Amino acid sequence: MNAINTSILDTLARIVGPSGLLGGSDMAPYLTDWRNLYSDGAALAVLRPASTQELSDCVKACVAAGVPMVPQGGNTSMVAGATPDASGRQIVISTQRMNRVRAIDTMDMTMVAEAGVILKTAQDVAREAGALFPLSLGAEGSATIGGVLSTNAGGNTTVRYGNARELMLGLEAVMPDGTIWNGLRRLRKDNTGYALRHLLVGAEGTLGFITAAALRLFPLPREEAVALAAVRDEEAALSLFRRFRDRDESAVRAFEYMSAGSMHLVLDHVPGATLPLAQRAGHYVLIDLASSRPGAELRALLEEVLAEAMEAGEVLDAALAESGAQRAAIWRLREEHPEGQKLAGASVKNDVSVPVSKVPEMIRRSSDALRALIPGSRPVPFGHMGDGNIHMNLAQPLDMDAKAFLERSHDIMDCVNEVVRELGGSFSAEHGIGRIKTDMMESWRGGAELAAMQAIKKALDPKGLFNPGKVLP
Ligand code: FAD
Ligand code: 2HG
Ligand code: ZN
Repeated sequence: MNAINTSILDTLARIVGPSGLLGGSDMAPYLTDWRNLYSDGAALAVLRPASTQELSDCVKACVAAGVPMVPQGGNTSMVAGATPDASGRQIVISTQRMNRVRAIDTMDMTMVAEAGVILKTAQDVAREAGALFPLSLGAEGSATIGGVLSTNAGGNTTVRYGNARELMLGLEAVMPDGTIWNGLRRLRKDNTGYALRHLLVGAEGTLGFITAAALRLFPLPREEAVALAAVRDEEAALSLFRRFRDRDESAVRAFEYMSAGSMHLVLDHVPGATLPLAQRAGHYVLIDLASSRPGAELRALLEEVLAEAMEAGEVLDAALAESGAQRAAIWRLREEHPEGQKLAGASVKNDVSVPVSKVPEMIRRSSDALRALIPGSRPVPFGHMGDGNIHMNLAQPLDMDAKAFLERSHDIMDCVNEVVRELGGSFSAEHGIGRIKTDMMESWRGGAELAAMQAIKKALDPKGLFNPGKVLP
């Protein structure tokens, strides 16, 4: 290690203390991504500041020494956004020790949480206070408030409550020069020039470091009803969504589509996963209704709409949860989709969105194109149909070498993206750009939009030290 590195590490160690600076093999969990796509990560150190002030002092020291920084929360990014490169020059800054819920107010319906608060903890704290923090996703046991805001995560309840951005009222952040910005305003209306808070949301750590957020809360549901239905095809799934939306839009908390390909990987690979239906089908949907209105009669609504759709030949079979345990078991089948695909071998992810009406066409055309591109490959689409966001993923052919399959990743993504572009969609719906999709930015956002992004980056982070190599090409 050279003298410059030794001196910056000494400075940082003085700021954060011995438990705030990790090196050597202690850094291992911070250096690879959840998907294990990048195992070449290396870092000068992993920093774990315990407060906004400590973080600010660390950032100032890193800027002075020209050391690049990689913000990291739960490291569950699907696009390797939180992992460092192979240079060994970058410092990972983890929010693990900045994990206090600072305040909760059920009159204002707000909660102020530090960036390192785990999403599940935020939900639990809100529930204990008699309110709902509605953001929900499979990684909620590890993902953090800073991470979900920095990726503008969506998840399962976007159809009812919006993305993470819609749940944020104000932010506190350490800007790229180390200045602390306190924008923790808990206001429903605050039109005061450019909305810096919205620039930081979805910036994936490239424009500053979110240290705390003022979040919106909602009333707890009084009634919940969940069903898993086998449906005839993609169009039938969409038609069922419309039936529920037309009957009571405010009751639809989640509407998730799962193809046979993806559901059966869960049933075949995830221990304990069982289908609560008489037989396997070609397509499934999970319907989750919730209401805080007394007497919402959601169970009756669920039965009536499913019966109508059965009569119309759209629904083939359905299982209605009779208890909290059964609701959880049905949800588990959905939540285990990423894990099922991981256990089944190599897969390539395509987190895409199209206008809701185009979802069936997108799934069908992409699946055909993918099968033609790599014979024997298995399209495994699933996801948030109510938001037009499908994970149009592809599992490797059973007889193909995983490495050879992954080498085709960009062909596979291009193949889906071509269909998505024709349908007016986006190549990145909810996971972000991270390290994986930077090369797509020019073709999708090039021109005025990308130029503005680059100008903003240069203005806020002129030395390019915040999460270099992510988001922008
Ligand atoms: P990290 O992975 O640590 O970081 C994500 C990005 O944010 C990185 O670019 C990082 O540099 C940056 N960052 C982290 N913290 C900060 C901070 N405090 N300030 C500035 N930048 C920061 N996403 C969805 O949208 N919907 C889903 O349904 C969904 N399901 C998932 C299911 C599984 C099993 C997994 C593994 C992931 C899933 N994701 C989903 C991916 C999703 O992006 C993350 O789970 C979550 O948003 C990231 O939170 P994190 O704390 O792990 O962030
Ligand atoms: C989900 O919806 C996540 O479960 C992960 O966004 C999607 O594994 C994926 O492709
Ligand atoms: Zn998703």
